[in-house]
Amino acid sequence: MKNFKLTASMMCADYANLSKEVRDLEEGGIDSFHIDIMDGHYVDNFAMGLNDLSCIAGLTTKPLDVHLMIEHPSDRIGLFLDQLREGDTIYIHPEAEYHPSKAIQKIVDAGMIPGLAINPGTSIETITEMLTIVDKVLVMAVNPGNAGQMFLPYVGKKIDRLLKMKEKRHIEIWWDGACGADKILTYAPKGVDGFVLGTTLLFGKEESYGDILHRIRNLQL
Ligand code: S6P
Ligand code: MG
Repeated sequence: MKNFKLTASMMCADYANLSKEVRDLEEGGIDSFHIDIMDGHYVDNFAMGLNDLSCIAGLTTKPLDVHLMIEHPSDRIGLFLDQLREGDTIYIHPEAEYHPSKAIQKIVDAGMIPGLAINPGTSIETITEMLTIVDKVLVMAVNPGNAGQMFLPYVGKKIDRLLKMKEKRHIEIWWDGACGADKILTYAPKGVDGFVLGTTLLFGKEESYGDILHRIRNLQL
């Protein structure tokens, strides 16, 4: 079976029981925790913040995957880097910064894994040069800002084009937004390395996290 990673979009978790959520996801076999940080400017919404990040960092030793949906991440990135452990990932949105490569350098200097998150409307061509200095690309299959949105089908072709560049550029490709089993069935065999799971597949279901994750890992790919 094709190897792929699964990360839980924690903005979709039950905040009344956050420590139980983290424990159940860990016991259920999640690979990492995806933390969506929103500032109400780069996207309309406010989602998770520094307190949520430090809370989850204190509850798990699994990798953290911080997705910064904030304007000018360079100015604030230290606040997030301070909370992370070596091997955690920070994604920035390139169009949120005048000089995104400087923000990427700060992530590298702190010993974290640098990533670029690209919106449905962002072309691969605008990030080609930066692919040599990041390790991961988080492809948004919905516009950033909310969970529970519909998949934008034109993103599929972009992922196919990015996959062709994957080996030469030594990048991992991750899927974020409206990720259903059909997307994993199609794109994991093509080489997508990881999937962010939110309300579409993981949260708010009758089934336990363990059962859902087991079922996903046993999809016939
Ligand atoms: C969206 C955010 C995502 C979502 C996640 C939700 O701005 O970056 O990480 O939280 O994709 O998943 P779903 O299945 O509810 O679309
Ligand atoms: Mg995200």
